[in-house]
Parts: sequence; structure tokens; C-alpha cells
Amino acid sequence: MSLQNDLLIRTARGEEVQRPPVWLMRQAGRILPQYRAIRARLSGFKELVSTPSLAAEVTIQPVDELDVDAAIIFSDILVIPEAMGLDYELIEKVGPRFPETIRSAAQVEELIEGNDAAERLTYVYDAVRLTKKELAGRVPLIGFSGAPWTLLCYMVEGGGSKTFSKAKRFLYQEPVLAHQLLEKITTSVIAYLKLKIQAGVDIVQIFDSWAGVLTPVQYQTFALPYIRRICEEVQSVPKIVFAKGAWHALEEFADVPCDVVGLDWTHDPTEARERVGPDKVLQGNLDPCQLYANVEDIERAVQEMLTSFAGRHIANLGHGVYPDTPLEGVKAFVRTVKEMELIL
Ligand code: 1CP
Repeated sequence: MSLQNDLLIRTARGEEVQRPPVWLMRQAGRILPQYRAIRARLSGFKELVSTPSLAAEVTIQPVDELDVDAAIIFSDILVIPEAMGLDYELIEKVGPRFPETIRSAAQVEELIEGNDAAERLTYVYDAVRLTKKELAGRVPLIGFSGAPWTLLCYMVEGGGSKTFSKAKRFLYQEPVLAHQLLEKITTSVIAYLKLKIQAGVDIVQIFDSWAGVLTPVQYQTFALPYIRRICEEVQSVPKIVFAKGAWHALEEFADVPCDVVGLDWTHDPTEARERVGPDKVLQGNLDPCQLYANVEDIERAVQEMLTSFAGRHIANLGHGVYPDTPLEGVKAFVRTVKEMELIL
């Protein structure tokens, strides 16, 4: 089915458009009362993720409520470690926890990988197909995956962390094993994204949420080569790479075969454009905390951001929207972008 609003896709492909498309990382979720209502009557987050009709419903909620230019399939990056054989649980108010973490070569050896892992995630592809049907071409559907390094973080650390020092220790103490693990994650991510595309997603984003804990050299060694492989092998839809905190790698991203480079809020748009060069579209990068400000200040900040990017830009935040963000602030963000006719 053809898209009625294909602004995101045309922008990602580098076409000239009247205004930047707008969506928010983590737009489906706790900022919406409709989401909290559904979540409250379920046993937990995993029930929501693994029930296609519910996942489709919460995926479409922000399109109805916020009028964004794209939907992002409701799921989590942690479904890949799970499909590889590491179960996780989501503890209320704490976050994800993996009862078993990767410590040894024998454990890495045992992990399921590639198609064998990806094929276990039928509920994701069912959710994608159902969402596409229910969206009926209103806006594009974004598919996503964690980047190999970020997924390794959870598989070794066992949960969230400020420093990911256990995951980093693994790189320093077991570099060969780390590469073996990254290799297996990479083949799984490639197979997974291909199956999501087959099921109907129009564009994909790779989240390297914990890029920023690595040194520049470690990022070149343990993260970038795997992202490059994914981008080389996943074809047919545009690709967005968002590596939070990898400010040092902007020049390298210019050379990765992706269409869009996501920026966190610490980047100056003009400087980022100079460093990435003219070929990539940029996405971002309003500080998520800006949405706590009053509406007039939000409008001004969004206008300034759009002016500094000056086209070839997808409007978004510099990271996921925080759960306690006032809905009014989120709506002011979206509205201001949509009111801006870009002067090219
Ligand atoms: O309902 C709940 O209370 C569970 C909270 C929650 C939600 C709403 C989790 C657990 N995951 C999600 C959905 C989710 N996760 C989406 C779809 C919603 C949307 O974006 O519209 C997406 C894209 C993700 C991706 C994700 N999960 C990332 C990458 C994006 C980022 O923010 O950097 C990461 C790092 C995760 C791990 C994860 N899953 C859940 C939590 C609370 C976390 C973070 C854990 C930590 O602090 O390390």
C-alpha cells in the first residue's frame, strides 16, 4: 500500500521537501495516558510486546494523539538477546534484568544466532504486519534494533548501568570473546531487520544507546565495524544510525552506508553538518529536557534548531522522550515543526 504521508522516507532518501518530518524516539509509551491505561490492565511489559494486537494499538497511539509523521513499532531492543537464548525480565520501576549474563566462551558458543535467532521473533513480525494494515498508509512505520555494542552491554552487564563497567571490563579482559559475541549479535540483527522489512517496515533505525561509554579507539574497534556490516547487508529501505555520545565518530559515520545520522543534544547542528559532510541526512537533536519548559520557549528552541539544521533534517529529540514529559510540551514540539515551511 502506498503511503499518504511519505515525508520521512523522501527526506531520508535525500529528496527536497517542504518541511522536516517529525517523530520522537520513545514516542509510544508512558508519556501517553492511553498507553498507561493499557499497560495497567496487563501482567507486564512483556505481555504488551508479545501480543501483536496490543503492540499495534500502542504503536498507533502517538500517530493519533501527537500527529507525528511516523510510527515506530512498539517492541524493545532486548528481544534480540532473548531470541539468542538469554531471557530477560522487566522489573517494575527498576528496568530490565538478565538472570544469566555472558561470562564464558562456552556461553557464547551456546548462543543461537543469525536466522535461527531472528525466526523466533514471529510476534514482532506479526505486530509489524498488523500495524501496517491498521495504519493503512497514514505514515511510515519505523523498525528498529539495538546496535551490537549496546546489546552486548545488556548481555554482559545483566541490566542498565551508569558506567557499563562490567561490559567494558569484558572488552579489556576478553577482547577475542567480545568479538565473537559481537559477531553473533550482528548476524542476528541483520536477519532480524531483514525479516522486519519483509513484514513491512518502511525504514529502520539502529540504536547505539551506550556508544558514549566507549573510548574513541574502542568505538572504532568494537562498535563501528559491526554497524557498518549491518548497513551493508540490510538494503531496500533507508537506514538511520543513532549512536548516543559518539561525538568523536561523526566523520566515520559519513562513510558508513546509512542514509541518516542521528545526533544527540550535545552536538551543534552547524558543526555536525560540517563534520558529516553534505551526503547524509541528519536527525535530532533537541534536548529532551527542553520539553519541560513553557510552550513559548519550546517554540523558540524548535525554530532555532530547524534554522540551524537548514534542511536535510528529520526533527527529533537528542534521545528518547522522558516518561514524565508534559504532553503539552511534546505537542508544542511537533506543532512547531509542522508549522515551519522550510525556506530552501
Ligand atoms: O512500560 C514500561 O514500563 C516499560 C518501559 C519500556 C518501554 C516503554 C521498556 C523497557 N521498553 C519500552 C519500549 C521501547 N524500547 C521502544 C518502543 C517505544 C517507542 O520508542 O516508541 C523502543 C524503541 C525501545 C528501545 C530501547 N530499549 C532502547 C534504545 C533507545 C534508548 O532509549 O536509548 C534501550 C536502551 C532499551 C532498553 C530498555 N528497555 C526498557 C527500559 C526501561 C530500558 C532502559 C534500561 C536502562 O536504563 O538501561
